[in-house]
Amino acid sequence: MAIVEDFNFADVVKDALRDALKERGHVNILIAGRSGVGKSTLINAIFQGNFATTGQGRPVTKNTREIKKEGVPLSIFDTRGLEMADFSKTIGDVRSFVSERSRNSDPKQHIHVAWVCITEDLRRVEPAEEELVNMLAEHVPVIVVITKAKADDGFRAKVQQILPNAKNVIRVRAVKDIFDGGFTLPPMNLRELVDLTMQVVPEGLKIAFTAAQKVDINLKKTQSHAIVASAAATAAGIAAAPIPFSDAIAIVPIQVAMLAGISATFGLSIDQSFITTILGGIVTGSGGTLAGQAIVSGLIKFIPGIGSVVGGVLAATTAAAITTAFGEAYIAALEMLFIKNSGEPPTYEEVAKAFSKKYSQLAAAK
Ligand SMILES: Nc1nc2c(ncn2[C@@H]2O[C@H](COP(=O)(O)OP(=O)(O)OP(=O)(O)O)[C@@H](O)[C@H]2O)c(=O)[nH]1
Ligand SMILES: [Mg+2]
Repeated sequence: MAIVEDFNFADVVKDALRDALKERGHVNILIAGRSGVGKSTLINAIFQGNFATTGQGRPVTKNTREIKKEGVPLSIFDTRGLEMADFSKTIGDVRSFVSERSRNSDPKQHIHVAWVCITEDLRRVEPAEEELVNMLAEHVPVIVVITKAKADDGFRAKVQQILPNAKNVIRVRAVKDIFDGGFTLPPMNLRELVDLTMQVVPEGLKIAFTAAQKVDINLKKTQSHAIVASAAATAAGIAAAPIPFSDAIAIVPIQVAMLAGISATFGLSIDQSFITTILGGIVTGSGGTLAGQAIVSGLIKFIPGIGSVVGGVLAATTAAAITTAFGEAYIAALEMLFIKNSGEPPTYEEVAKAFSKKYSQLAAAK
């Protein structure tokens, strides 16, 4: 019979974090287009943390930089030099990079999707851009992004016709446009670009892409609901044994893993102290911190329904209900905070407070 003292909370958290991060993976996106078309602006509008401005850039070829940021499961390969007279050299450079990557036996090294940006201002597709799209499409799904969209006037259809190898062509406005006289146009189609990209990202990397992007919070929610459903089923399976009351502790690792999985899916940069902080918040009800063992005993006492457990047995339905309530409260808290923060991740303390509040509201409503 498991007792609280035998339970190594730190190990449980460590395993949960390792699994969640492994499950999430890391996605590689190549973005190409002439200088000034709005590549960096687009990256910052779509991904967490002002990615293009504050991320660490490292040259991987003469014309391509890899931009990464601690805690974000994304590499952007930013390609420049397309407008120069020697663009054929640039394309050759990008071609050998992408094809080498796609031949790598480790799929983590592959480029998973390419965005080729063409600005609507110029209303033309250069031979260089045509060659680039055709070359990239041999290796990766290509989405053509018409940037700085203001007035289509048949341009999108023309691009589609010139670039039939592109999976899709989408018009995007990354930032608000302000015209003389104060007329403005809000950003456009950012979520649509994310959704189109989601369709072509490899199955195992959809969580990474979901986590890194900041414009579609619903994607984060939908995938988190699936994590909760699967955790609830696992908890029910364990409890179906049926486990004695004091073994209710057996479902704690499932809940910790579930919280780590949801955190990873929302794109929070998670570590051991993060999990300890948010669970401590639940137990103290105030966002305060607690040591591992105190958290475990606190969670057990706090679990609603435990008091009504008949005959000292935690029923499968109770275990599933507890796990669901926990997970859904966490999703609701994160959704609220991410929306408030325009898609950017909140701090540990904000998460701990909001989670604890949502959870007590849910527990009280039962
Ligand atoms: N109005 C408007 N301006 C935009 C939009 N996207 C980008 N810009 C502006 O276009 C200019 C160039 O944008 P960048 O994002 O730096 O372009 P880039 O493709 O990264 O350029 P390089 O790094 O030189 O290759 C900036 O002044 C942006 O503010 C948009 O959707 N609407
Ligand atoms: Mg740039």
